[in-house]
Amino acid sequence: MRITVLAGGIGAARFLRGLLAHSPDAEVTVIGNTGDDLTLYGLRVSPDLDTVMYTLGGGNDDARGWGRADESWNALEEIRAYDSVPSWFGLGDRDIGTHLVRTAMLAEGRTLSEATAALTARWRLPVRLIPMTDDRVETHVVVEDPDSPEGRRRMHFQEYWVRHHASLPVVTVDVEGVRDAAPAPGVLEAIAGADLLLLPPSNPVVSVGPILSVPGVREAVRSAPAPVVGLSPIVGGAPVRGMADKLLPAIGVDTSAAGVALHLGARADGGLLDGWLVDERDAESVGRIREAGITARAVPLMMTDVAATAAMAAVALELAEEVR
Ligand code: GDP
Ligand code: FO1
Ligand code: CA
Repeated sequence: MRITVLAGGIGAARFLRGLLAHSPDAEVTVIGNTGDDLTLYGLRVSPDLDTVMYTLGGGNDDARGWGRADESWNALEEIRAYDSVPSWFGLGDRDIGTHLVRTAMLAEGRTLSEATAALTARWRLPVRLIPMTDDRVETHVVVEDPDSPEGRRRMHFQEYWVRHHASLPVVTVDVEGVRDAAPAPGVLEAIAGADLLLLPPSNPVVSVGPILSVPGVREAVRSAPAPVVGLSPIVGGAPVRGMADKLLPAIGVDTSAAGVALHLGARADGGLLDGWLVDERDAESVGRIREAGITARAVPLMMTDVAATAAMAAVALELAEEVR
């Protein structure tokens, strides 16, 4: 079975581990979010691609969720000692090796797809990981700032999240450059050619949102022959981790499992979803989601370990057969 997954970072990577435990023979293509990408000290960093790569390759720091296992921080310590450039983003020494290879390849005129293929070759991934686009796209947030003349300030999403811990009031989220971006090679084909499309429990605003904003992608999902099944990243009215509750209101979406489902919409109604899984705690919202034309079911959705996550994947596959 060919399964295509639209993926953010930690939530997607954990889900993929469970999916592969349940379906080791599936041919999985992962379309990775590159809206989180940023340039630091001249290095091009792709946090979500790397989180998926390290997690599925066995090189991730699972306690932190991101970055390399057995990491050291000497380069960052040296950078901090100079006290001349910002140093709020945690780049470890091993991780920097990845960014050096990516940046060197891009500087030679290779695409992000080519760089990603080269990086993932080392990790012998059990999936094909491709970026959503080879064009430079960066998610920015506009926050309220009484000290600036306009009353607001624009910054990279990573600065908002990692530097300011999502503490600033968000006015809007903007995926800069996405209107002029094109899907990377293989993206539309992976959507149109899949037997199943999965939306893992990823951030709807800054992970799934940017992927769907790449021109052509939303339409490809909408018109794909395969069923589209998603798993809610919101459990009991809150994100399991992260800042989705700070970003969903900025795009006018209720922070709830049903809110995200209705935001994505029913395919029968011009939206994206055939099926949606919510956590047991949100069982009361199943009726409302079904009324909107999306087949829904309430099951345990906490990715506490690989077995629990594999069970989530199993139900997602079952739901896909039900809506097929
Ligand atoms: P990020 O790029 O590292 O933020 O990762 P993703 O966008 O792929 O996933 C982040 C989302 O995963 C957050 O909104 C979390 O609420 C959600 N998430 C994390 N762990 C779990 C879990 O165990 N169960 C569910 N249902 N969602 C989770
Ligand atoms: N997340 C953090 O919260 N703090 C960090 O310092 C940080 C560094 C980092 C470095 C490389 C990488 O691949 C990921 C990293 N992340 C870090 C995770 C990530 O950028 C974000 O937490 C997620 O993208 C949020 O969506
Ligand atoms: Ca991310």
